Amino acid sequence: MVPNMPPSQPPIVLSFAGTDPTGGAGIQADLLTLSSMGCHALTVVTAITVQDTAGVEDILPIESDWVTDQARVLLEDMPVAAFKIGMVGSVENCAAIAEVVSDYPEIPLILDPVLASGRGDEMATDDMIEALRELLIPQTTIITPNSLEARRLADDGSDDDRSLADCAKRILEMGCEYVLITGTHENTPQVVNTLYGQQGVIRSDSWERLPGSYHGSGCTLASAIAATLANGLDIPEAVREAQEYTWQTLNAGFRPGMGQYIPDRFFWAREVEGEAEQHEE
Ligand code: PXL
Repeated sequence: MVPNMPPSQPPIVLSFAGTDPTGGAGIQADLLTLSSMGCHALTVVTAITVQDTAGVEDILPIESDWVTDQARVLLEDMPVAAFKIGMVGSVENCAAIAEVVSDYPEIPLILDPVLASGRGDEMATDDMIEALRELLIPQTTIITPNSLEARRLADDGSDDDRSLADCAKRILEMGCEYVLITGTHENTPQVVNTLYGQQGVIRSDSWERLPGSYHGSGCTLASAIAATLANGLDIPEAVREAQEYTWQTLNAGFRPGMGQYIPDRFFWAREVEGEAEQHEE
């Protein structure tokens, strides 16, 4: 190493999200995913939830001034390679986050539009969806809705039966650069995730459908994209790698309680029996 070179450090990703005390979704999912993928996570809390692996019982949004202040002091102290936004918690928080990120237009922004949990708990009101459309989507590099969220974001009351390609087109028209629509909730033998850009479909990847119901898969995928972008990959490669990683976390998922499975973001740290001995030889 060159003597005067600064020590290398992990790229820094700033996540705005709600806390999930189960460790399955939210800010905890982001922290685990970003760490597992070699990034350092900065975490700005937007809301506190009360939940277990079976469902969300309550949500307390953090006051928006506190969201702004948490982010501003971090951004003045450290260089950030990517923003990741999950649950915003309130219209005021959506506006506060939009104002902060608008001062950093060169930093890629990954938006996971958290409208409902994987189990169907509502996590956004209609005015929060409108605020996402107007304030955050226009500043977004890549948005990662599941198919249900894509239909809700694209819905203008005119056509209930929109194709996913049409939903993607409408979301792109709101001003983001890329839309990745995930297909877990579609009735297809494999899970098909499709990345759209202004030119149309950029890539479409099919994955073996796993049998469990997972809590935090969307947060994991969006954070994994933030990590691969922060690590310097271009968008199509970043999206491919992030899906590969996420599928592995789901494949290694575990069921710690009586509800959903949780993805194992550190699947690689849990050695399969026999593997350890092989390594020792
Ligand atoms: O999976 C979406 C999600 C995001 N953020 C928080 C959550 C959930 C789902 O329950 O609790 C805080």
